[in-house]
Amino acid sequence: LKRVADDVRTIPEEKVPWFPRKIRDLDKCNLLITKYDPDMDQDHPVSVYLSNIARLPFICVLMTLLLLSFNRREVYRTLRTIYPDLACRQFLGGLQQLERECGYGEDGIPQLREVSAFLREKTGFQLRPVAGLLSARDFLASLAFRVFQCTQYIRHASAPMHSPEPDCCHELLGHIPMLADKEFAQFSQEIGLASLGASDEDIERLSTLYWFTVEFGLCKQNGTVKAYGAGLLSSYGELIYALSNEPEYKPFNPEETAIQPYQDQTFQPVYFVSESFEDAKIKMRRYSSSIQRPFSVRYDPFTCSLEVLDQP
Ligand code: HBI
Ligand code: FE
Repeated sequence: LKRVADDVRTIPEEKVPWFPRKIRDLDKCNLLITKYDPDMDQDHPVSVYLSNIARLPFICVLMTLLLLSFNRREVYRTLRTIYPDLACRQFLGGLQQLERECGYGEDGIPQLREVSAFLREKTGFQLRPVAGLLSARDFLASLAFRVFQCTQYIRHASAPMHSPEPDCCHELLGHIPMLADKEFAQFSQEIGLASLGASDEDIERLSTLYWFTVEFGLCKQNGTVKAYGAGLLSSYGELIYALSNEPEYKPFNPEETAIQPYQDQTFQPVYFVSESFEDAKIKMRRYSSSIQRPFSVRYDPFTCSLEVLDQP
């Protein structure tokens, strides 16, 4: 094996998209996708609100602020009652620890710094604040370094049960408890590692895999199906729907899952069920190793950087 110099141009012939080599390079992984620009989307709850705020009496603005804290309570309380039946055991374990150690509960939004310190102790994952939806390439690349780019704003009070962009309810309730699990953390990092320098087509397929696992994944536990996807665990409506008799289930199989069309406007038409985390990890590894790249990467946890190696 020959070690390749730091410059990607030394990788012969092929055009490899730039990718971060060390954790500091994540400063450059900041391409935001303004899918829901409030100036463009007149129906977005925030733009409806903003277009009226000037005309609202002061008391209404105060009421909205009050509602915001009320809705945060509502979101937590309603979801918390259904977790024991519907969430996987790794999620329940993580959430309990967060309630004990990080002030998770109805009464407040924990600080990003605190939650990040908690995760570092559990799995080495850390949080990094981000202003919105990132490009899939930049978002996945950060996972390779066990960095989770985390939004901090909260969904608008007019739509407490749905947010078109990821918000802190989604991150804190959906993602963080799962990232406290060692095996799941490994699974997430490996998707990230597979994405580095991949073609646009491969990024699209890895995004789809991320969508149907990390966001909307189901898995078998003790003979029943449980949720582990963050999009489910942060949505009361879809969590109940996904575990009802209504939707179609398919066994998780990366080749098939990677090309399943998806959308983020309504509930998913199909969910993929893993036999176990272990099984999902093995299948995902097999899939990732089939992605063609003119080099391979190895993560060095001591320096939080990548070793890039020529393919033999
Ligand atoms: N950006 N901030 C942020 N949060 C996400 O969860 C996220 C993202 N960009 C893309 C993405 N998720 C996924 O849908 C995949 O495309 C990787
Ligand atoms: Fe998410």
